[in-house]
Amino acid sequence: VPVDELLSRSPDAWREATAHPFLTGVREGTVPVAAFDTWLVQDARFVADLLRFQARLLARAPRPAQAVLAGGLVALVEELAWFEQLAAARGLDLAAPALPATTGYAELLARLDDADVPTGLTALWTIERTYLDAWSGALPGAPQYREFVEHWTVPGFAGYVAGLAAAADAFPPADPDAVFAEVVAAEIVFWDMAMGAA
Ligand code: MP5
Repeated sequence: VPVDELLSRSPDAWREATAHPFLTGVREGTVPVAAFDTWLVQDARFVADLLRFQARLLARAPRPAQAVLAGGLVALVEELAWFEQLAAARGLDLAAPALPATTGYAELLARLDDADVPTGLTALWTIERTYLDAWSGALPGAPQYREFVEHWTVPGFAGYVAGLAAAADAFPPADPDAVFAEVVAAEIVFWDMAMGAA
C-alpha cells in the first residue's frame, strides 16, 4: 500500500494529529503565548532527536534513498539554528527539561533505530507528512505565528515530503499501518502537551 493511502485508512487518528486545537489556535491567534513557547522549546528538542535518528537511518539506507535523506539532514541542521534564533529572540531556554511527550517520542525514535530500514522510512515520512498537513490546515496563520505556518507549508517542504513518500514506497515495510499508527499517536500527544494536557 502506498504511504499516501495510510491517511485514509486511519482517518480519525489522522484528523486528531493534523486538525488539533493547537493548530486552530495558531490559525485564529488564540493559542496562548505560553502554550506556543512550550511547543517551541519541546519541538527544538524533538528536532535534535530526529536529526540523530535520520543520520542513523541514512547510514543504513539503500542507495536510492540516500539523496532525500541527506538533503533532509542538512535541512534539519539549518532548522535547529532557526529554532535557536527564535528561542533567543523570545527569551526561551532550550535547555529546559524534556516533557513526557518529548521523552516518549524520543523513545519511539530510539526503538525505530532498531527497526528495519523500510519501517524507518515510513516512520520518517509519517513524521514529516503530519507537519505538512497540520500546518497547512493553519494557513495563513495569525500574524504572530505566520512565520511558523510558512516554514512547514512552503513548496520546498512539500517536495521533501513527496520525496520521502517515494523512498518509503520503494521500500515498503511489512506492517506500514502499525508504524503509521505509532507515529501519529506520538504526534497527537505532542500537541496535547503544548496545550498543557499531557
Ligand atoms: C516535525 C516536528 C517535523 N518538527 N515536530 C514533530 C513533533 N513532528 C514532526 O519535522 P521537521 O524536521 O521540523 O520538518
